Amino acid sequence: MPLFLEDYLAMSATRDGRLRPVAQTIAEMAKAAAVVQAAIASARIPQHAEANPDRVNATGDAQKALDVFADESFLAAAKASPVFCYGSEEQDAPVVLGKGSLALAIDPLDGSSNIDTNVSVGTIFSLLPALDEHREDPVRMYCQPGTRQLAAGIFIYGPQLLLVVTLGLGTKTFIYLPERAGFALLRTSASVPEDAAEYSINASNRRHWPAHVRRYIEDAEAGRDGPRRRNFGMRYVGSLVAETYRILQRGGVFLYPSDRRDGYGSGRLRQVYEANPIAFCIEQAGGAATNGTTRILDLVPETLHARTPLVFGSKGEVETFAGYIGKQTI
Ligand code: P6P
Repeated sequence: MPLFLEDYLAMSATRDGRLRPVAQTIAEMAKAAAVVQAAIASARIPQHAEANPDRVNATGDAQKALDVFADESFLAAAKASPVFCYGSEEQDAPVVLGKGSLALAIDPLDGSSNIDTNVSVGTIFSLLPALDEHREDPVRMYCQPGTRQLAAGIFIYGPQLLLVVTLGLGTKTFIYLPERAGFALLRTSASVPEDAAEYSINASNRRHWPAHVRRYIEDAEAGRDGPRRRNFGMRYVGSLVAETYRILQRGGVFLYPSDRRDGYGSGRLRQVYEANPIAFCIEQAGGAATNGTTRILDLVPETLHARTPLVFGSKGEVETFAGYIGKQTI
């Protein structure tokens, strides 16, 4: 008899009462995820429809009908949970729900541009404590370092509906069983291999990269003929949840560095509802996540929609990459 998500959540809340609101919220979100998966699988919403052709979300991405549907589904889950405010990529400002002890940060449907090609997409979420001193200014709730997260996870909508989740007690993977209408434990403790045999980066951006990134990738491409003395594979899906799950399964390193386009500063990916939750799950599975040099979870976001460079995966490889920063580049 597999362990089901609700049992795992109940056991965690019994062991640590502070996790009770977290457990309730994840249980509600799991129901929403099953609804979103069904909408994607049945194409019940015109997947190619733009919710509003002129609408881009808070971070500049074109908003599709499924983005809006997913956002509405998880907002409804938040309203049924002890969540004080709901900070979403699809909403300019946090939605104040007025009760509860949690601040939920979420990318309701990350990678939605891939849906047209039937590539796995997902929901990325982070649960933070709702700080009393910020109840009048809820956006400040999201300016906490990632180390303050109480829980984080990703729902992956693909050949399987999966939930990768951490409550700070390791990273676990659950699989949705339609016949049981619930999530069953698939992997009790994900563990990222220390060394990477694959790297993942959008190589079309090569001309924009800083020298140390080019040097790191060129050395990996040189394989056993180069300074790394071993061959690497390269994988790039263009869907952050798919990259994350692959790395949890078999190791590797994912890189989305800052580059000339952002003045070698902010990077592209979102700090609060992408990098932080992924970093929490990866660290709890023995991996590492940095902005290239600094641990992601130690960084303090400046706002809900802040961006950050992101390098995560096998700890040894993340450390090797950091060693390239500052190396003399010829
Ligand atoms: P690029 C999807 O839009 C996303 O936010 C992540 O899921 C993905 O890793 C990244 O953008 C891909 O970005 O610039 O390579 O298309």
